[in-house]
Amino acid sequence: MSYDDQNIFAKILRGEIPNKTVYEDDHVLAFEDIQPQAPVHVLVIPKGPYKSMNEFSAEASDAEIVAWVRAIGKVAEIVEAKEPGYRLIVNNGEDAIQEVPHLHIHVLGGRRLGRMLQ
Ligand code: IU
Repeated sequence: MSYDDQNIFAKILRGEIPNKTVYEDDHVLAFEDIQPQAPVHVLVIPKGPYKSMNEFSAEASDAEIVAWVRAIGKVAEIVEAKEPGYRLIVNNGEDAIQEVPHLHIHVLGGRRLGRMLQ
């Protein structure tokens, strides 16, 4: 499926829109969500043009996949410096109400989170 390079995260990656960076390397950017749903709410995105997990899991290089997973771990460490535990969420595709068509994982923490699985 085609990638829309005008999506907001593509603009952030090109530096056209500012962001509050938490972590960055060659393959990954992690930044604060503009509408945080918890005291700590960070989005971790691959820099490559992947719309969702479907494209990423099928098309990303091993290096990109490893970098994304390791970055999630690094961000989680930062989150856990505040409070133990965190939640990871990927809203993938239409039924999951994915709003931004660039793969992102939410890292939420900094407080006790309610039970959630809907
Ligand atoms: P979703 O999983 O696609 O529903 O989440 C998109 C997230 O992107 C959501 O939490 C927004 O607050 C967040 N976001 C952002 O951080 N910066 C933006 O400019 C826009 C959305 I638009």
